[in-house]
Amino acid sequence: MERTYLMVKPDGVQRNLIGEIVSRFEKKGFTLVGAKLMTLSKELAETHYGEHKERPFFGELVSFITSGPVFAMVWEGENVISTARSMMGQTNPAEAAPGTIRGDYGVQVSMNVIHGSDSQASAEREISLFFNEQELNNYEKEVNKWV
Ligand code: DGI
Repeated sequence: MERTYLMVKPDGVQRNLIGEIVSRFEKKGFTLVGAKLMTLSKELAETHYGEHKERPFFGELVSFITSGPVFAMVWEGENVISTARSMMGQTNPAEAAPGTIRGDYGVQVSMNVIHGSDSQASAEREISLFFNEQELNNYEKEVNKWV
């Protein structure tokens, strides 16, 4: 079954949006397989956002993502990677559709509430960056036969 890495960013934690965000993915029908509140080290943040290291906003991005705890999660379900991206909305909350997480709760691109893996390869990379195998739960939910 497909898995993705999702993370409520420090702005989402500060604004009490963890419950709301978890609830959206639960109600959609996805399965939470791992979660923890953690503060990213500079090294972990730089590795996670490595593809952006030449971008002008890289320093700001790393300092923002390490500025307070994030809520790191692994979610499972059919097409969860692309569906979670649709539920998050466009990167820039100003362009994100109402009804999406960024469209409903974000204002500026630098504080856009949530991160989600954008491909199978990034999902695998990010899950192993943030979680070890013992932190991920393999289980079935009865309700999944109705999802
Ligand atoms: O996968 P996404 O988070 O939707 O977007 P991304 O991988 O292109 O960018 C990673 C994060 O970097 C994004 O969530 C917010 C930040 N970012 C992207 N473009 C800009 C930016 N931050 C600033 N300040 N300015 C930008 O142009």
